[in-house]
Amino acid sequence: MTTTDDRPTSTTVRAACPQDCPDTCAMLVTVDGDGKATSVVGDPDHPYTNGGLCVKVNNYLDRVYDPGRVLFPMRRTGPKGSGRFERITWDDAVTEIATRFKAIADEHGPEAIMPVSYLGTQGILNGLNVGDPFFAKLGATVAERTYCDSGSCTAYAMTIGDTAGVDPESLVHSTFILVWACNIMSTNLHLWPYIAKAKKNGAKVVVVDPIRTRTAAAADQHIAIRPGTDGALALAMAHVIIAEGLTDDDYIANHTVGYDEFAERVSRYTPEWAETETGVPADTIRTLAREYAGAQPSVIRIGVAVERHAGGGQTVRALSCLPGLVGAWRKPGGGILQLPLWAFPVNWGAFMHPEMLTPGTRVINQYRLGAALAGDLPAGPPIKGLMVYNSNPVVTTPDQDRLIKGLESEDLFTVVSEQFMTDTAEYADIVLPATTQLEQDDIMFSWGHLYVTYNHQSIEPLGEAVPNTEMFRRLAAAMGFDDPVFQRTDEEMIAEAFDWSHPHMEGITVESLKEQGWQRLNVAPPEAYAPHAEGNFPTPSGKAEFVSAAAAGGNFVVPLFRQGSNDHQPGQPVDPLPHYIPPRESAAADPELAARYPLNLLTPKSHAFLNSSFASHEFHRRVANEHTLIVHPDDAAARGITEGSPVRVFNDRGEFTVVASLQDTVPLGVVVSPMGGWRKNSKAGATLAAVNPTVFGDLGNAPTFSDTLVEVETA
Ligand SMILES: Nc1nc2c(c(=O)[nH]1)N[C@H]1C(S)=C(S)[C@@H](COP(=O)(O)OP(=O)(O)OC[C@H]3O[C@@H](n4cnc5c(=O)[nH]c(N)nc54)[C@H](O)[C@@H]3O)O[C@H]1N2
Ligand SMILES: Nc1nc2c(c(=O)[nH]1)N[C@H]1C(S)=C(S)[C@@H](COP(=O)(O)OP(=O)(O)OC[C@H]3O[C@@H](n4cnc5c(=O)[nH]c(N)nc54)[C@H](O)[C@@H]3O)O[C@H]1N2
Ligand SMILES: [Mo]
Repeated sequence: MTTTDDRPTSTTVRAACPQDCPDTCAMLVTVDGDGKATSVVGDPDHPYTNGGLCVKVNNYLDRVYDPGRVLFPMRRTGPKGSGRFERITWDDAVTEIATRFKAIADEHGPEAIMPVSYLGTQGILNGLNVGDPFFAKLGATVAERTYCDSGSCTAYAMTIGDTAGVDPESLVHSTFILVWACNIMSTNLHLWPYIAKAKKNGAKVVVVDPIRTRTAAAADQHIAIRPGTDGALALAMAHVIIAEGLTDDDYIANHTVGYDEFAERVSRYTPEWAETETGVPADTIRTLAREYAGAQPSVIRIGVAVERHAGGGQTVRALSCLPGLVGAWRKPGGGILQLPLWAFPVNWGAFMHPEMLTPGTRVINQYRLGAALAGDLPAGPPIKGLMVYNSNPVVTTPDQDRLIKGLESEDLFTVVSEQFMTDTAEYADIVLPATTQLEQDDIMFSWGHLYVTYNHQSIEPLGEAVPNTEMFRRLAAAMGFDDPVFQRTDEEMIAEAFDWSHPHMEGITVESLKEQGWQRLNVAPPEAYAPHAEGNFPTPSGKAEFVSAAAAGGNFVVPLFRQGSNDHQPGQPVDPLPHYIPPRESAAADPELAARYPLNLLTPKSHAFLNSSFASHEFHRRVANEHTLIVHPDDAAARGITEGSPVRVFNDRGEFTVVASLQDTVPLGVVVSPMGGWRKNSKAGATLAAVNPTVFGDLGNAPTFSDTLVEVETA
């Protein structure tokens, strides 16, 4: 397009949304002749993106060009947390970091340094593993990153292996769609049109969620389950299916193992028993089981919240058994949809470099960062150096009070790489400026569809911001690390991103991706995608395992969630049959605690934030309605709480103050505060992370954010 005769033309660049979201949208960026991006839209040709982004990313340019961007390296000048910084050069910044890291390693050993990172960007280059070789070479403490789906992935893999299982696009062929703890309308928006189409074709959509979410309101049926009791419902469904002979006996005989033991196990989980656990009437459970089994292909879409209680792992085990029981895998649109990520032959080794790790290096789970900074450590030296990138742990990690105290210590040297002055960055000694997705190249997998997406850099970096890859090249040089891995260019990394010889990559090359922007993996099309129609599960037996051989081998963390590790770190053996574990913080498990703290706090994702990202933007904060607590009107009345009044939410671990919103979308006994809002934007400082527990769930070191009892009073 030519604007005027004497001005250069504008161009359209193919890009990919970087956010930690299943949708990984293909984007088109328009850049004017002066090199300024003027629009970012969803690619209309991409089947899944279908021309639309979402409320978070629609105005992505406001984020890129936000005057609040961190654009230069900075050194702290005021007390920690004061937010007072001075601009310094990149040379000074990396020299100071290298000097301090070396001094800490000399005095305390390198394990006194710990990285903290997650998925600020999902790019294979700049995302999860970008710092792994650097910290492995340094000998730093290994950070285990099990914030999200680690428990779920462990349980799923124990049962049916690391398979994509279901193509989300094939949901148009489903006749019964069971959405379990997933708020699709907010967190997986681009899946909804496929569900809507199935619904139009006559499919029934049922949502299992304590809250009447946007998604639940759009379904045919909403089952408002008591939080953390999903395992009881899933096991009771299996009970009914078996007791009433609704099983697919041929599928069970040929493609599953352990049916007899499983049938014997679930015989104890009657619908009447499940009713007392879940609050869901026994008849509703029976009808659900009959409809789920009878309508084939049926599919279960599970969200991350399933894992977030003491027994979340076993819940996912039970849910992963159901499709095998009814033969749902036989047809496209049948099975269980967790993360189709496993279909992507990402060359993780080229980014993690597990061989660079010194065996026996200390491992600390990031979920326990507050404890680690307080000196409550498994072994080894105190933490004296911290480097945070792609993450905002002050908001996203529990034990907030101890975490802040740790970050305030003058004894701790903290580096934060960020796009924005987050609650975490404010505690840094050195802040490094990070580019946004428009300012860097990257290549993306997806955990919500089956397309590889290429992200072309569309504009020059603003200020002195650099991609994470470049930051680690500079830090490695300053540390004197000269292994070839630290010299790789982004171009060379892109060439290593996938196992290009894998059958799923047939017809896909770096060149074709650069040109087309995105390509579907070389797998069956949605209308024929049924990889387990004939079994072929990637489990030890090759079958769906009601009795799990992997469980008998011990609890483990999927390697992806543990920096550099390539072993399954076997732990305590796990009961190889699915079973019910009630929430830790509940009247059933701990009546004394429940008497003092009778309300179950849930902290789901905000509609307009991406975890804590976008919480710096006025527009997103308004849409997100941040720092609120949704309370049932009767629970509110019992406590003299009125609409819009400030309330104090507390338990033995801590407290935070938010504004009450009275809604009957939440059941009695449950309160909801969507996550993501920043401390600095909340009146009382602390946020909901102050009351969440740091105890793991039963599998994969999963967090148990939802296993949280609180009391609420007017502030
Ligand atoms: N808008 C938006 N989208 C996002 C994100 C975001 O922050 N905002 N974050 C992204 C990330 S990192 C992730 S992991 C995904 C997660 O996306 P989802 O899997 O949808 O995760 P949540 O919003 O945490 O929880 C989903 C639903 O589970 C319900 N729930 C809570 N506890 C229970 C329970 O015990 N049982 C049942 N049955 N339901 C329960 C909640 O009420 C909520 O409606 O979303 C991604 N997409
Ligand atoms: N209470 C409660 N806590 C939760 C959850 C919950 O449901 N309830 N959910 C958990 C889940 S599922 C997840 S995934 C975690 C997410 O936890 P985090 O990964 O900490 O998520 P964000 O808050 O999005 O922080 C990402 C940060 O990376 C920055 N960033 C973005 N791109 C780049 C880049 O290219 N380079 C650098 N250096 N920085 C960049 C962003 O500005 C942002 O501040 O939170 C967990 N915490
Ligand atoms: Mo997540």
